[in-house]
Amino acid sequence: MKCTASGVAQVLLIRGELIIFIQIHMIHRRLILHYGDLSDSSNLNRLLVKIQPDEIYHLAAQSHVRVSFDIPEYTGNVTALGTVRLLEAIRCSGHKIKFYQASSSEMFGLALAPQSEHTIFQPQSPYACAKVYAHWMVRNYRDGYGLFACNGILFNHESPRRGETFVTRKITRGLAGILAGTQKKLYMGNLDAKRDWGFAPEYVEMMWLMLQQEKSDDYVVGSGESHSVREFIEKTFSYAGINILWRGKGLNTKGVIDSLSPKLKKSTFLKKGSAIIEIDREYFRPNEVDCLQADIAKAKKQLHWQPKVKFDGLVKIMVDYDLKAVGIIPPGEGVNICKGKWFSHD
Ligand code: F7E
Repeated sequence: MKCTASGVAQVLLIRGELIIFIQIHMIHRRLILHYGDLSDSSNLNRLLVKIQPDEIYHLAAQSHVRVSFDIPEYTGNVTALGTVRLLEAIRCSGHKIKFYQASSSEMFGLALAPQSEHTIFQPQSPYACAKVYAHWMVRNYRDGYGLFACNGILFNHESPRRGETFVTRKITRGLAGILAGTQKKLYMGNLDAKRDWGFAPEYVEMMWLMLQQEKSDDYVVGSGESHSVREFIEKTFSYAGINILWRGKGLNTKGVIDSLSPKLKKSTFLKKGSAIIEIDREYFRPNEVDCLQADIAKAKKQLHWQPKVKFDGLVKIMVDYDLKAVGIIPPGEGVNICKGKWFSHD
């Protein structure tokens, strides 16, 4: 299950609502999971007739941008056409079903930041092209058939549940491995790409809000801040007590240990001057999206939504979780930020 999808399940269960997920087969408490596949329209049709849901949060996709260059046809089939299969299933079911589509900031591609609902898409990957197609089909079904269908154009949404091959989680897990002594280095791609990273549970609330409005519409959802991968690494490592100094350029860039906290100075495998970040060309993409930053004016004005967790807090939440996972006592600021929120470190 995609990490944000598990977040949707959590939020809706807390709100006491029913949610349907496809692709997993099990029964657990109030969450009923049905087996299905976005490439099989007869199965989707049957599921909608059987379940008759009030709302559908469509987060399923081949969602890895780098991977979409290796499997462009599959990405188009699942991410683009899968959405149309669901829309058609809703239209033909005859039931009044509200639909949420997980549109993506990747659709903006090369468009200048900040990006809003009015920014013209310039997609740079098979994944982004598939999402643009799905985005416009949602608008078509809304305008043409009167479907209550919303596009949430989500900028990067992170949490400790983020998949391990996405950059934020790769970095926080890499740090944990280096501190635990099970990993020597972290190999990265483009350090200069800038992203608007936010805390996924807050975005899930915004998805729910969209479907509770009188009229369906499209909204940009992000933090409004933009930071580079390089900054994410610096912040992650310094929170845990390692200051990074960058040496070299391009593929020869190395992140070396500049200083260590008094506690880490006692470590036998962490030494000032040793390189713990290196570059591997394998992680670069044929096309890159250089800078994403959300303009969330519409979400603020119309839905009174605003994220509380910003870049600094997000890093602390993710680092605390991954340090705990390898048995290291974390600094704890991230655990505190989460208290009373949707996400728990336990
Ligand atoms: O990359 C750079 C990489 O894979 C972020 C998906 O959820 O958010 C996500 O897409 C940036 C890119 O996410 C590595 O080149 C450097 O510029 O974490 P990512 P993404 O591609 O932005 C959007 C909103 C979605 O909709 C997507 O489904 O980080 N980068 N070095 C790296 N990225 C990865 N994965 N691994 C690296 O080693």
